Order: sequence, then structure tokens, then C-alpha cells
Amino acid sequence: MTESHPFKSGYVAILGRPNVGKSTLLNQLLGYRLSIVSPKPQTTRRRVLGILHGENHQILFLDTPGILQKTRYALHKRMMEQARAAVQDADVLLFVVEPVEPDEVDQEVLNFLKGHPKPVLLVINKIDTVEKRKLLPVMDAYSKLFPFQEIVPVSALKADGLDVLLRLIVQYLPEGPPYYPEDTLTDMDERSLVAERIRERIFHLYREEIPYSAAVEIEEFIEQDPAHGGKDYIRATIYVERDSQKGILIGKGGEKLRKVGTQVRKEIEFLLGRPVYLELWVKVFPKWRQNPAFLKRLGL
Ligand SMILES: Nc1nc2c(ncn2[C@@H]2O[C@H](COP(=O)(O)OP(=O)(O)O)[C@@H](O)[C@H]2O)c(=O)[nH]1
Ligand SMILES: [Mg+2]
Repeated sequence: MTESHPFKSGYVAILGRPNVGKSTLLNQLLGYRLSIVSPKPQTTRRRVLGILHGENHQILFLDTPGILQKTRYALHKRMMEQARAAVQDADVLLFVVEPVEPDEVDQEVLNFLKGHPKPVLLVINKIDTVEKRKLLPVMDAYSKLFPFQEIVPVSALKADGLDVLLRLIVQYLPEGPPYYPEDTLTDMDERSLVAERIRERIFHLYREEIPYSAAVEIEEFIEQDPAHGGKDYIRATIYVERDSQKGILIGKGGEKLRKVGTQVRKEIEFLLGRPVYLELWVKVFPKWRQNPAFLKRLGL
């Protein structure tokens, strides 16, 4: 007997507080590194679309910036608008948390989803960091806070529980045709992907306020440039807010910035599948995080 499976498709928004592992989860579900990840909160600034093509489904994952309680800067407000927009677009919501009992902030963050008509699945991530017996009270506490359709414990990092999660997502996905052709992995262009990779390196290589004060803009991107021996020529500017930050970013004799360049060039070459000539510049743009026109220029 053959069973006919209708094709299913839709948007799945990945939401939660900063640093719970939303971007890691997206990357693991997709099987490649699309969204940037760091041990620091607020790495993701914009919504990232990642497309998963299955035999009978197409899932359009939306990774979002972590939900913040306080929006100090225009940048933070834009980040929250991106998260809200993803909620509105979503057919299924994944609310990602760490395996600890919810506090008041979690409760407030859940207000983000109040009255939402679509299924909400609770994903308890990082279960590799706790004993199994500690999970039950966490699941219990969360189910009292919100009527989740499902509660799924996973470890995004160890790819544990993701097959179960994926099966449930497909189950809740509405019937519909594929939205994108099969070779499309995201709606981000190469320029944005490269800019994000540079930002990710900065999150890994610098401390304190530097990553938060840094923005990356691709000034020039020439594919297979004859002037650079047929390599892709990419000139990127890293913006920071103060002169002192510029000094830290560049480092003694330019050493630190060279390190960023060397490390990220290899990643970009892997991403693009082509050799790259990368030039990095650092400029000061005071208070760019408060500047709506500049945020718009960055695509935020
Ligand atoms: N131990 C452990 N760490 C994780 C897991 N998932 C994510 N992380 C780490 O948590 C940090 C934040 O991850 P990220 O995906 O950037 O979180 P986001 O801010 O929610 O997008 C990174 O250091 C990840 O390596 C997990 O399942 N287990
Ligand atoms: Mg993220």
C-alpha cells in the first residue's frame, strides 16, 4: 500500500533569549554554517533565512536576534523589529531555552508570543550540559508558563535530538508548494555572507565592547579580478565608535587586524569556493548604533 504525502512548506521562526544557541541550532539543522555563532550574546543582528529541502517538504527557517528586555540603541530596536517580523511570518515557532528553570525574564520574553495563533514548540537546548534527571522539572515549569504544542530536549552542539525535532516541525508545517528552487540555501547575497563572517571573527578575537561596537560594510567585491591575479577582490570596512577602539582593533603594528584578515580570508574562500584577496580597513563612525540611516545602509 502506498501512502501519499502532501508537500509541506512554511516559515519556522527560531526565537529565544540571547546566547541560548539559536544560530547553532539553525546551522545544525541545515548541515552547514550559515548563521554566525559566538560564545557572546547578541551576535546575531538580523534575521537569517536558511532553507532546508526535504523530499516532501521545504522548511524556511528564520534565525533571529535574541529577545532583549532593554533596547538601549536604535540597533537594538531594529534587532527586536526583526525578531517580531519573523514571528509574524512564521507558520511554526521554535522557542529555544537553556535547560534551567525559567525566571521572570523568561516569563516576560514569552509575552513576545502571547496570543500567537501558530504552534509553538519549546526547544530545550544544551542538554549535554545537565544531568537527564534535571530536565523533568524544567519541562514541567515551562509547560506551566505557556501552552507549548511540544517540548523537545536537544543538544544543538552535539546534534542530539534534532531528528525528533525535525519530524515534529514537519508535522506542524502547513501543506503548500516549495517557495524556493532546490538549489537556494538562503536569501542573503555573497556580500552579506562575507560581512557576517568578518563580524563573527571579530566576536571571537576581541573582548568587551569591541564586537558590539563593530559593524562591517563591504565596499567593493570584484569577482575574479584580473587586477588581483584572478582572485576575488573584497574590500571591507570595519566601523567602530571611538578612536580607542580603532587602535585596539588594529593592534600594535597592525598585527591584530592582520590576524582577523588571515583567519577570515580562509573562511571566505571556503564559503565562496574561490581564492580571495581581502583588504580590511577600520574607520570610526561615532554612535553608529544610534544612527538609523547608517543601520539602514547595513541592511538592518
Ligand atoms: N554545550 C552546548 N553549547 C551550545 C549548544 N548550542 C549552542 N551552544 C553554545 O552557546 C553559545 C551561543 O550560541 P549561539 O548559537 O550563537 O546562540 P544564539 O545567540 O542564541 O544564536 C556558543 O558558544 C555555542 O557554541 C549546545 O547544545 N550545547
Ligand atoms: Mg544567534
